[in-house]
Amino acid sequence: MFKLLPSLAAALAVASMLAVTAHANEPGIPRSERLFGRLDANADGRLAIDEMRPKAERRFLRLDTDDDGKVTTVEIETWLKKMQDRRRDRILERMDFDKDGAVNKEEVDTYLDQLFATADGDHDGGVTLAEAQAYHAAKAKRTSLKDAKGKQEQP
Ligand SMILES: [Ca+2]
Ligand SMILES: [Ca+2]
Ligand SMILES: [Ca+2]
Repeated sequence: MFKLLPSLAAALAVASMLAVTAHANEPGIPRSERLFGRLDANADGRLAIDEMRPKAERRFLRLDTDDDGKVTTVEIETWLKKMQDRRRDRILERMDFDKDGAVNKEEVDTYLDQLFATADGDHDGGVTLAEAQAYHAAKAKRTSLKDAKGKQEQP
């Protein structure tokens, strides 16, 4: 199971580099300006614990699927498994072009070509740091939109 073919290992390495970091449900200090801004309700540039607490609580207690007020080991495992399945599906969805349930070297190359073309904003055959940053900014925006949608769909 963990003995990956070199091509699959490469695919996974690429995918993990590019994958949207799965949002951890456990409470944390915001990493990006965007997340910070979202929590800093009165926009005074400081997060008060009361600004963090409601969202952090809600987010984590979403794992309490049987609603007994406790997030158990099993509930955490169920959630992790769900994240893992989603990640697997996302990798296959993006990279398994012929939908045979496997990603070969050609598919990695095709994916990389697409990725590169998207990032190379001025199509001059090279990705500058500015182009790379623009690419990630655009992706972060798409992800946050998708997140917002996903949240509404959650019970
Ligand atoms: Ca529970
Ligand atoms: Ca395939
Ligand atoms: Ca360029």
